[in-house]
Amino acid sequence: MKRTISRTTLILILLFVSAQASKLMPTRGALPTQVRSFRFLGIEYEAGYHARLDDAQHLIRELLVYPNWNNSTDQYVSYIRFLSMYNYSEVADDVKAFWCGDLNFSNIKNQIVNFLCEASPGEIVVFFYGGHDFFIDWFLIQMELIDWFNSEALQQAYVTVILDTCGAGCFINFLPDHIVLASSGIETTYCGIFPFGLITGFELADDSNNDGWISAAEVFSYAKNYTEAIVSEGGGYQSPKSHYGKVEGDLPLVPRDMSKPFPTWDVAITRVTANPFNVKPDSSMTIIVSIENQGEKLATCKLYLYANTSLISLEQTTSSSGKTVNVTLTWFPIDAYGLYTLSCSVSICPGELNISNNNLTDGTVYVSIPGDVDGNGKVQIEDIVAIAEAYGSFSSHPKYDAKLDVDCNEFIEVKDLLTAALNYGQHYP
Ligand SMILES: [Ca+2]
Ligand SMILES: [Ca+2]
Ligand SMILES: [Ca+2]
Ligand SMILES: [Ca+2]
Repeated sequence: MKRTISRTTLILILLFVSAQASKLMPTRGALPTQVRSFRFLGIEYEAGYHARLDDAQHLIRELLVYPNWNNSTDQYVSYIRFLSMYNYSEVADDVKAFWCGDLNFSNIKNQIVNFLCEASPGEIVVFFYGGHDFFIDWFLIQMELIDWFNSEALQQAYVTVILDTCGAGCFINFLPDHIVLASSGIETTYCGIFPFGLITGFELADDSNNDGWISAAEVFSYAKNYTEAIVSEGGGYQSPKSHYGKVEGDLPLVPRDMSKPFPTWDVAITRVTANPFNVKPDSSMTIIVSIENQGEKLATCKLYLYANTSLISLEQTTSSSGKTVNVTLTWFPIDAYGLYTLSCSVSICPGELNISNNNLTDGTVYVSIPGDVDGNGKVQIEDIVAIAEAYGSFSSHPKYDAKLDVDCNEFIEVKDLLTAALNYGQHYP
């Protein structure tokens, strides 16, 4: 006998299925919101004379104490890996999960290029190398290590490079934008002491700016004193060196007070002002970009200005919390006749979550003959009529239109008409 499903049954089945499906669909509220991400790559090598080092493992063990590194909350996500002269079976059990292969050139290159350089803009990145200098010297000669660290990908992240090797301080000159914490200047390093100073410092360093977090500069200060004291007790000399790159060392690495959220960085572009609206192709255009620091930290950013899709200016800018900085940029639109939309973007700060306000498209400019207010490349009667119709208006007046204000004095008057009249009949070459 043929069985049929009634219409009512079918509707009930469909309702049931859709109810089940909706349970499987994550709701918006249940999804983790934006998270701050942290990335660590450690490399441990022999210390010379075949002494073995496992400082990457010790560092990882320490980092895992903290919520921003141990993936215990949905506020943070971390990615941790290390390469070691120890093979998998020799590595300590509690950090085995982070071991990512034997120590050889291709593995190192792969982990730096395909793991470390995958850091997203604003990500907090820590690279550690501990061991014999011969190894790192080899990379330095190749210049590859330097190239990788200065690649565009890592320029957008916030990187602390920790080096525990003889002559580590030499690297400072090659990594201008990054934070470099070097175990020594050009002298021989007593391997392992500086990393131990950092590990101790994560727990004991002074939170000198009282933000609840221990920054790269704060932990370095502790580790430097620690290293100098221990080495001089043994009759030796070793003085760690630092370079604080684009955030002046104030890069929070671990919380001192576990309940304190990561400090807020938030920069916003609030205005793009072009003056004058009409510019001759052979003269310069001044563009003022307002950047407001809505976070609680000093922010140093790169500011990119585009006319349509072409990058026309790049500046570095620094603003303190709560302040607005007006950056003046100059564009020489040689032979660039036409109508342009100006847009700006500002680079992402450490752990910055509110990035929608880091871009702003604001303002159209005409590169044309003064008086060509409709931007069609010719000064015609239509241009003069348009100015005349707004005659007498001022910036808050309903008839005012900045395009018609040829000299940009926020008042449409006889000078605007006169300029257009004098250029009457002129057109693009
Ligand atoms: Ca601090
Ligand atoms: Ca922002
Ligand atoms: Ca025109
Ligand atoms: Ca005017």
